[in-house]
Amino acid sequence: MSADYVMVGGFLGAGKTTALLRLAEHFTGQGRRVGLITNDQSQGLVDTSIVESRGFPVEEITGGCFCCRFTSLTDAADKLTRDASPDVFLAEPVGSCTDLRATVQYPLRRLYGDNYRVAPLSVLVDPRRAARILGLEPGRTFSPKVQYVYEKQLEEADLIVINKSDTLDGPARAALESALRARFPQADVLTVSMRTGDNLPDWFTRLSGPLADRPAMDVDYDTYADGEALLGWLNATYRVTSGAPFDGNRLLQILADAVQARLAAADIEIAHCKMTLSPDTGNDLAVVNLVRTDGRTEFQHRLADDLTDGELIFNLRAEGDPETLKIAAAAALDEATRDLGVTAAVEHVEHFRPGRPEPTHRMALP
Ligand SMILES: Nc1nc2c(ncn2[C@@H]2O[C@H](COP(=O)(O)OP(=O)(O)OP(=O)(O)O)[C@@H](O)[C@H]2O)c(=O)[nH]1
Ligand SMILES: [Mg+2]
Repeated sequence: MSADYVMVGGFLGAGKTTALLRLAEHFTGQGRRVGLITNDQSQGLVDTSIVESRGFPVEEITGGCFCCRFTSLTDAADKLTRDASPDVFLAEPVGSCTDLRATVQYPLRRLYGDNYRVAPLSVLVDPRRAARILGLEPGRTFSPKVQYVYEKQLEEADLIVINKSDTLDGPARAALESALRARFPQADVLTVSMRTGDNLPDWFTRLSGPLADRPAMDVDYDTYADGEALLGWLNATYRVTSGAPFDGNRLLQILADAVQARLAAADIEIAHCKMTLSPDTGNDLAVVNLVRTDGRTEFQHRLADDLTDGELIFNLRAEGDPETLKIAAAAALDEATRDLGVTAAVEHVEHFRPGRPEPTHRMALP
């Protein structure tokens, strides 16, 4: 029996994890069994903790992207099959990754075609980020090699899914749709909101179509590698404790504000800063995101009660030196914990630039 394999790409912060949860609800509602696969350059993932908190079976592939760890991808699918026998796999590649058609989708289809029906490639777009990159509106953006990666993601899409329609007015939506259609004519462009559900049935319907059979795009791997390596990565996990109950939401807000202020002062563009705080008791989880240096911190979920002990996961991806990110995060955490009389002990911290992508397979033809 073959399972559907749905991959949702798109740049950091576009809404991929939110989209995976929407898809998981959709397929589960149809009586199907889902298995989710998250992916990152290193461990300690906010995304995995969010997906787990929603009760869906998940495997995470860490230490490199799907394309460079292709075998881990099929191993993860096998493990999910043993544990939950999904008939739909939902996979989120790393947001700085491109060339997924040639390095993941075509190899999956050619090598494992009996096991998987590979769905069209969706690439999600944050409208504000895209409008700046396409020159439709002014504002901070990334340097040219990072933009190269961004544009390559769109160039290989079957479906360009403009997300966050709830943040767009009619003219901005129309301008972005028409600019993306003109620039990336190979793709169908549609606009949705993973948050409100706007237009999602249209996306779900299109996912049941075939993966387009066309030669994969050309990619200059030197520029791609340079672009990825301009992005600094910080994954940290802290144990937070206090003698008295404290407001975890406030801790996250102070921490996010302090990181944002420090990176703005260093002229570093944030791609995605995300945090979760999970109290040791109960099932609650606070989730906080910031997707631009001049953006607004958003709580996806707030804790209902104060806590005394918990785990804080902090993931930051920004165009800047990883050492600067680490120092900024440590100083911000110091500020936040001092303010609330909380102690934070490091359980895990990694900061680095992603290495050169070296795909396991590259099949330019379907
Ligand atoms: N307003 C609005 N925000 C959204 C929507 N979908 C996602 N977001 C927010 O966008 C931010 C990033 O969402 P994620 O789903 O974590 O994005 P991602 O693409 O998985 O990010 P990475 O894994 O870091 O690449 C979060 O604050 C989400 O709540 C939407 O439809 N509308
Ligand atoms: Mg994600």
